[in-house]
Amino acid sequence: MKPLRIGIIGYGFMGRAHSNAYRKVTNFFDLEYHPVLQAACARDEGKVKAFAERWGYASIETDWRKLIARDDIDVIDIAVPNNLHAEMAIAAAKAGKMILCEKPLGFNAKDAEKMTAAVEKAKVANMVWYNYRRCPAVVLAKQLIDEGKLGRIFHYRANFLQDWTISADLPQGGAALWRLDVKAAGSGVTGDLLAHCIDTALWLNGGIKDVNAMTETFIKERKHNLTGKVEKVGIDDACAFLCHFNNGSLGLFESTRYARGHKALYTFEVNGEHASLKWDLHDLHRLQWFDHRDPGIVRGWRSIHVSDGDQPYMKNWWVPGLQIGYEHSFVHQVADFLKGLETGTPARPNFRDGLATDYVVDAILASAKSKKWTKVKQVK
Ligand code: SOE
Repeated sequence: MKPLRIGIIGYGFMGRAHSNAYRKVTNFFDLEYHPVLQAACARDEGKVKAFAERWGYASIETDWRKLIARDDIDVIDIAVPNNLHAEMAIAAAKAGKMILCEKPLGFNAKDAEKMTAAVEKAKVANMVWYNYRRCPAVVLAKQLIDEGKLGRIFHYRANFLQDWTISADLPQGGAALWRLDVKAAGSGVTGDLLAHCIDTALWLNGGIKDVNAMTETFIKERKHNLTGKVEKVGIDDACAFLCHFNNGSLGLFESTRYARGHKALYTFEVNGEHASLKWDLHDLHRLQWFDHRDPGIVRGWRSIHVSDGDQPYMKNWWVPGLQIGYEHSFVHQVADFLKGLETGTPARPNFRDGLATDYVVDAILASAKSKKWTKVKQVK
């Protein structure tokens, strides 16, 4: 096996999810390349040391520029807040490193354009961590759509609902709460949650032509963890948008962190001429399927338990009938990235795909501001 030496920047929720994937992937997938946990990097020396020891990284750095300059690192994994993605990715590309970047790709589409140009100029392998594309049931949905089983598609509907920011006492900013700070995140639920829905939608149903959006910020001021002062909240707490896809179908999307009772309810539904399908992250190993061509007396919604060896990724795991979960979507993403290096057909979503999502995010935010239908810039 060929070693691929990983240098990860960030040790938060995503740092853990990615590290877990690197550790597990070669236990379950037959691959030519195998990840070596070479270095973890973050500003807080004590914390990054503890993280490195826990997850098995061989060394630490406290300055990301030093990490990128090291010649014993092949891949830079960017698992830090959105405002840092561009600078790190561009420097890593210039240093000839492969890059795996957390979503959304850029702080905004302008940054994502620069990042995409940098990796394409340097010809380095690149991918964005849109992990939900790698849930077996979502891949099965893609397979059914691509086989034409739904026929012409009329509707695409998606939600991503959470409830963790309802309290007005929750501060913004700093390590755990940077997602609430517009200067670190760029936007609220649009870039954080709807970006997932958009990535899946672009993959399953093709490009989005235009959008009409509304956003709301329910809590207008919060204490900032870094300044200690009460500051204006700049992120969108909730967002809903309508869109036209390039294939003529209509899209309806909603996301909020104020849907009491919902923790991470990502759902999507696609309605076609012959069949419909739906998926729910809370039940992620299942795909709901309705086929109008079934004989009338047994026609109805089928709940497919995606756990059999002939279903996406499942032969790599346990015996048929035993399900997998959230963490495995990251393992699949690493497996596909490594397979891409082996076969010469790079895994997606790459930075250009991430840019396509960022164009939609930017159009949504612009439409919410102008209260007008807004065209989405298309990737070439
Ligand atoms: C936000 O709470 C969050 O952690 C997102 O940042 C992730 O991308 C999403 O998968 C789960 O929710």
